[in-house]
Amino acid sequence: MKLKLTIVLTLMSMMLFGQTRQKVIFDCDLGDDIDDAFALAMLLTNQDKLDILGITTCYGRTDDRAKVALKLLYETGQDKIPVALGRNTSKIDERANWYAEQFYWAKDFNKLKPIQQSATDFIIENLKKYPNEVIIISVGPVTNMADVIDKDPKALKLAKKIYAMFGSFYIGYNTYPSIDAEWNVKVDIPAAKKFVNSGANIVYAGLDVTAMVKLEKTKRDLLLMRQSVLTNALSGLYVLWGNETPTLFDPVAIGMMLYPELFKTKKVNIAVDNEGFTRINENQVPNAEVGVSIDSNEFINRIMKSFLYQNLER
Ligand SMILES: [Ca+2]
Repeated sequence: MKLKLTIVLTLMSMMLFGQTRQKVIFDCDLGDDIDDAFALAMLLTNQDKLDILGITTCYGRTDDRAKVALKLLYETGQDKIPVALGRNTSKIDERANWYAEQFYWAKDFNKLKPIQQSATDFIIENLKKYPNEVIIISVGPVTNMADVIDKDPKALKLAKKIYAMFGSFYIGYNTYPSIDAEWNVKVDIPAAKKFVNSGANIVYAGLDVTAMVKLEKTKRDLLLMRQSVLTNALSGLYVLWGNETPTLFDPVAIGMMLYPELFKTKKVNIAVDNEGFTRINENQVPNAEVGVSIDSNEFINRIMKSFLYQNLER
């Protein structure tokens, strides 16, 4: 009887303390738009539910992107989360060679370093180590995803799911009913084609559920006034970014994983065309699950709570 009770208690404590946290890998292009930083902050403030295996940087100056990630991790006391560099594409793509303003925030930061392993190898190793257990959050051009496919065509299918900020299925950037070539698709179209055709279990947070998710001034002021390490970092990066109202594209991909009740999705067949549009092929076997609606007010409420009700620090 006593032994049984011990087993039950052990199981309960395993459930409470970590064993059931969802493993995630965060693949991002921190530094260009501001939404990647908000997405990373969202992951960091939900670690009671999430086990962040690592952060991988993609597209362009992957080393400078990693510095932003590492400084944010250091300041919030999250040194144990590894950061791996994706292939640096700044030399082969002029658009990707831009030294983004947010990079100045971490320019001389050297207290933490990226791991030696490449993003590709890091992702493949973890997918093989934990088959059907890992969720990849992909919020940048899918260059690293394509590199994973090239190196091991079966690996990506070992992901439990991939939530990707990717595509424009029924509406475009200005929420008009006409699709756009979404940035993460159009800047690396060959990679986007490989990704869509990978056979992996992918949920798409396209412009349909992201373009309307705006962080208005009253909310930004709350973050500024909160004066915590995390919100100060976000506010600093926001100022460097230099625009007014952020659209929180990337956090929505995480929202689809954490708060599925706030979304409606549809299973469809999609293909990437040569201009970077994600076209829906009606009447073909679905190869994708795409978000089609979001309760964006409630989503913003939840993300604000996660930023305001935390005290992450060293
Ligand atoms: Ca991004």
